[in-house]
Amino acid sequence: MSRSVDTYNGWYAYHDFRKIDWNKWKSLKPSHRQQMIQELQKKAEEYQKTEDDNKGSFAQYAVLSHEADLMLIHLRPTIEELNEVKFGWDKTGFADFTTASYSFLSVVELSAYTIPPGVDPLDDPVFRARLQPILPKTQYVCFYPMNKRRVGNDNWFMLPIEERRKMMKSHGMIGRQYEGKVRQIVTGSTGLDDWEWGVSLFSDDPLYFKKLVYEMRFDEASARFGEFGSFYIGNRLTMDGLTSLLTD
Ligand code: 76R
Repeated sequence: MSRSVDTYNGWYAYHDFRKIDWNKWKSLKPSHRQQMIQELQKKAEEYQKTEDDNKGSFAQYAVLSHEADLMLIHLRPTIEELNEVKFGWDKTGFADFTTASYSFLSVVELSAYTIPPGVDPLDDPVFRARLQPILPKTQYVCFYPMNKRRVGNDNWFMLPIEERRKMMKSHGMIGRQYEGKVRQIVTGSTGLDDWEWGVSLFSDDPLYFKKLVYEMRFDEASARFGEFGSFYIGNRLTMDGLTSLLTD
């Protein structure tokens, strides 16, 4: 008989993808644009304060692919707070020059596959801290949503837990080879969004995303069961970076 694995859930995550209407934006007077950039700066400072108070986290990125220009990632303890953040940003003057091209709601998730029986992981402060992560300040992020397949004999959710555990162990072993090169935050989204998980990978070298994801494609958990949505690569924007992107 198949049964679910215990999952531990932390902060909620909102990945917000925006397209900029460059025509409209460029038609503004520089002083007007400057004013709106300052307003964005204030927002970023607000988010930084929340992060400093350990009540959430924030990072913003430039996106290269045509689907978006900006990726904003917000983590907060509750969905209400994410709502406030979203509408707060939407009320800025700059937001009028953007449209949301994609979004993803999920919650930071750690599963108990590799935790020995009888151990309460919540006793471990390191484990607890991983549920409320500060977004790594790496230069690049790679985000994609994914499912575990449910087709015929390849139905992840019908497999006995021991079989899934074995596969997740092998998955984790591959992942651990990238320690120090790639940080990952897996967020669960079953019942929250259209996919079952969001994968956010952080690195200072985008080639590690390619290497890690490629290597995992040969591992059973991904090779047989992984189904993937669109991949988004973000290049981290400091406030200065965002300012020059919007003015130069
Ligand atoms: O401590 C441990 O052993 C943790 C083991 C571990 C689990 C349980 C782990 C480690 N992951 C787990 C769960 Mn992962 N992960 C992905 C992807 O592109 C692909 O093929 C898959 C996307 C990547 C790149 C990745 C990276 N992981 C999960 C789950 C939930 C599955 C479930 O519950 O059924 C998903 C969807 C998922 C997907 N994983 C690691 C990594 C890396 C780099 C590691 C090792 C580093 C670490 O432990 O933080």
